[in-house]
Amino acid sequence: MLRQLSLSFIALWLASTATYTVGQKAGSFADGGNTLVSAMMMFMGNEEKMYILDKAEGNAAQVKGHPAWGSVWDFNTHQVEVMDVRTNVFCSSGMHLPNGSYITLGGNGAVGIGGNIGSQFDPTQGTGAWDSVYQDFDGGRSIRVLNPCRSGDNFNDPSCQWFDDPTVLAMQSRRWYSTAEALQDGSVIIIGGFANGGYINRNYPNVDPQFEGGAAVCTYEFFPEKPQTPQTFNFLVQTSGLNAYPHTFLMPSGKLFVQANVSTVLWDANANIETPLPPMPGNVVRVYPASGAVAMLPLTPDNQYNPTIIFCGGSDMPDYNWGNYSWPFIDTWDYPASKDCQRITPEPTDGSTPAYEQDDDMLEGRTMGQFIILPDLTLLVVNGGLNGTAGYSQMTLTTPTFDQMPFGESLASGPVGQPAIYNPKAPKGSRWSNAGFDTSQIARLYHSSAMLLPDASVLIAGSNPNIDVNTSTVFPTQYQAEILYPLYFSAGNRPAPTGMPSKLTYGGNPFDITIPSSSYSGSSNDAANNTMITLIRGGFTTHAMNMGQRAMQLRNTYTVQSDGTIVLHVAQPPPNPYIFQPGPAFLYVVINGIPSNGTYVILGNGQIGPQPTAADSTLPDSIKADASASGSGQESNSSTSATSKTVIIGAVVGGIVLIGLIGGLIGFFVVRRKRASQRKQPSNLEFAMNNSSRFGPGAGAGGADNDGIYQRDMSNAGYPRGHGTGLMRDSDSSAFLPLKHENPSMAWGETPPNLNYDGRVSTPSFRDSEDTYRGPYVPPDDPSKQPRSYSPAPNHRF
Ligand SMILES: *[C@@H]1O[C@H](CO)[C@@H](O)[C@H](O)[C@H]1NC(C)=O
Ligand SMILES: *[C@@H]1O[C@H](CO)[C@@H](O)[C@H](O)[C@H]1NC(C)=O
Ligand SMILES: *[C@@H]1O[C@H](CO)[C@@H](O)[C@H](O)[C@H]1NC(C)=O
Ligand SMILES: *[C@@H]1O[C@H](CO)[C@@H](O)[C@H](O)[C@H]1NC(C)=O
Ligand SMILES: *[C@@H]1O[C@H](CO)[C@@H](O)[C@H](O)[C@H]1NC(C)=O
Ligand SMILES: *[C@@H]1O[C@H](CO)[C@@H](O)[C@H](O)[C@H]1NC(C)=O
Ligand SMILES: *[C@@H]1O[C@H](CO)[C@@H](O)[C@H](O)[C@H]1NC(C)=O
Ligand SMILES: *[C@@H]1O[C@H](CO)[C@@H](O)[C@H](O)[C@H]1NC(C)=O
Ligand SMILES: [Cu+2]
Repeated sequence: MLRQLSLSFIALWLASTATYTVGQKAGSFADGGNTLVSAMMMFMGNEEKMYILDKAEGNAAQVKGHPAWGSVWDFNTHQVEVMDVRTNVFCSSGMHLPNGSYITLGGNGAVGIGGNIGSQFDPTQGTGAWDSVYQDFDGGRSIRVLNPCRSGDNFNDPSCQWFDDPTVLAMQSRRWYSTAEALQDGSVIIIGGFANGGYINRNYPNVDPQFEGGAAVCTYEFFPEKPQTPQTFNFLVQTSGLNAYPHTFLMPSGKLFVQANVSTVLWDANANIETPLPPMPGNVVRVYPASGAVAMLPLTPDNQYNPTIIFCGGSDMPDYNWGNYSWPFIDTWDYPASKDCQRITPEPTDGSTPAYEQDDDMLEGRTMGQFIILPDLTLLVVNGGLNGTAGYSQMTLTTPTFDQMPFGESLASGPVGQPAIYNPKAPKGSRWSNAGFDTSQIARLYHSSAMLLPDASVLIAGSNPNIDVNTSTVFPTQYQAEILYPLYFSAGNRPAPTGMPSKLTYGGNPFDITIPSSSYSGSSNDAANNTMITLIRGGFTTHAMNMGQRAMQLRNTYTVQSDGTIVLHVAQPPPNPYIFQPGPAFLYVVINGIPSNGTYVILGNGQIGPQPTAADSTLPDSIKADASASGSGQESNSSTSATSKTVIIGAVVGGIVLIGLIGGLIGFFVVRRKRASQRKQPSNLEFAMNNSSRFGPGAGAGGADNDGIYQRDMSNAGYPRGHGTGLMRDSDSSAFLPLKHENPSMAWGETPPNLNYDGRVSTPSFRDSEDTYRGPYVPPDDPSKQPRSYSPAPNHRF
């Protein structure tokens, strides 16, 4: 396996061996290693691999001759490998598929150094098509697919790598900061976003809330693509300005609960019919860039699996302060974030009218706080800041020059390093606690992420409120990951279940799990009575949200044996795929509040389509043992259990080594695999090579790189026009091979995306970064005079 990995692209930390302490002290943070790219987005692909994505930027770690913006972190070894991602995945959305693969959706145009527009400009999209330095392609319509692999797999195989080719597979519309939510059949709805972006999704004054001159995308579409053009979702027009990354949750009825700006709606997306719900009390904004912590509370037998959504923190800045695409109109870093929490049950089973209910305040205000649902069904909140908002900028309306910006490009201040726990079952007034938690010294502000790990610890990574890599500013580009050990790590023993399933169904036969007496302590009967089986889906983390995160307690009974063995009889999830959509999750057994390790499971039949259901499981009655039966596990505490481990981060085996010494301290070796012998034969999906670029200088015409940049002849009327300019790097043998499909009849980007999908020829606004509004784009007469950056305002440094 190592050999296979070594053949792959390997990044090596110059300090080739790093000794660090793998602490497992409850409440502590331990070193999680160096993620090589800044972890703006992450998802746990299986019980081994965390996939990490960054925006295209000047990371020192290289892959295939350009800075990397993808990597994969191994849970067992903390080793990190760079991965090639071709398009700019900057601020995309993401979701699992029923078979355990993941997609990421949209992103930004190609950028180069300093976040400037890529060297090849695409006038039709008003953004970069490709950049000759970072070698990223326009990711605006990308649908990237990853099939998670394990250490035993061949990571060279294209099926273990990102599939990222928008000329083959793309959304109908450009989307940046869109939301993805899984549906009951495993398909994915993709909602809203910016076309090219900005601080918030409006001009000021806001006279064109639906289109914003082509900058706003108030539509939705589906993966797999449906035979309809993206329809307008009026709620996004209503919430214009603060409608990026709308908080979206599938409800048991099939409707979607959606919250943005200060509005809330229940939405039947099939019929495109909206039912308004009450507005957010106190006008607290929870979506980006206010970025409250938002989650669906655990679905349990006690609440009849009826979802309640919780919103905590964010910002109640008045309307004007939010500014516009360019920047906020106040110095946000002085504006305290909200500590307010509200919860709402969108579809009350008693027929009452849904209403927001005031919940306990957080212990401090937070913007960019993030909820992680733990296996014990409490909610951890991590990351974020006391003041300000997400986003970054080099100025505000009131601070017109960058050298006056007190926190560099950050629009937030006061990082909150101490986690807190919200217990939804605790009585009101006592739901929050931070007792027992250490405080991290690493600021986790804009573009941070966090994800539950299989052992019930939490990986915390990222933070980069900077337009390009900056390791010397007050809130730098952060590569250091941490592992947070929740309080149940004080347990001397963890439940060690056997008989955990790898598949779950919607209803049907129950299954048995066996708990040996050695893996818990105290009375067996009490332990059995105090057991939960929980199914946790961590989702796709970005921007303080975990899209798709969901938790469910399965019903169970038990048989306690006299030797202390506990046999758990466990019901399948309820026969309603709307409650917990099909796909991957981790199954835990929690005894006396102590979770086992999670087992990777797939719920449903693994395919996109109607999910088979059966009658709800019928469970046998519980049977107790003699009261003397007890567990033989240690009760003791792990305060001394910190262990030390030497980890080799990366390894070099053969290949050509390029040495770069970065920052005088850390360097990365990059092994660039030469696979001349494997260089691709043209597949029938490729298009003719044509070196006569229609674009300006720096276009990296064929031959400029051994990886063989080549360009489609845009004048070739016979070739169906893809989105963007479709300039793709012929970088690897697999580059243009689409992934295998389970259902060959499924439309898989076979229809080329139509630029005028809604019959409206957009007039793209010209922006190259999320905080730089460029004004309407006017194509220059001479492409060679293509600007590489604009100065939209005096003293504005872009
Ligand atoms: C944003 O507001 C500023 C200040 O009023 C203005 O100069 C700028 O043109 C506005 N930009 C947009 C995109 O509305
Ligand atoms: C949020 O919605 C309110 C109410 O519709 C609207 O007045 C306000 O302008 C919106 N805020 C922003 C920043 O767009
Ligand atoms: C990093 O940010 C600081 C200010 O916070 C700035 O002075 C410096 O130029 C930036 N460095 C880079 C490489 O952008
Ligand atoms: C947050 O803002 C308040 C003013 O509203 C200010 O007193 C405080 O110092 C700020 N905190 C930080 C960390 O800048
Ligand atoms: C849980 O997983 C960790 C590795 O992540 C392993 O060291 C530990 O032994 C496992 N515990 C049990 C009870 O299986
Ligand atoms: C199970 O535990 C709960 C408290 O967690 C207690 O109220 C209940 O009586 C117990 N049931 C049995 C059968 O022991
Ligand atoms: C572990 O030790 C701490 C104090 O060091 C104590 O507060 C806690 O209750 C102990 N936990 C267990 C499970 O014994
Ligand atoms: C999972 O499904 C997707 C979409 O149908 C497909 O592209 C992908 O290859 C599948 N993954 C595996 C491992 O088969
Ligand atoms: Cu972002």
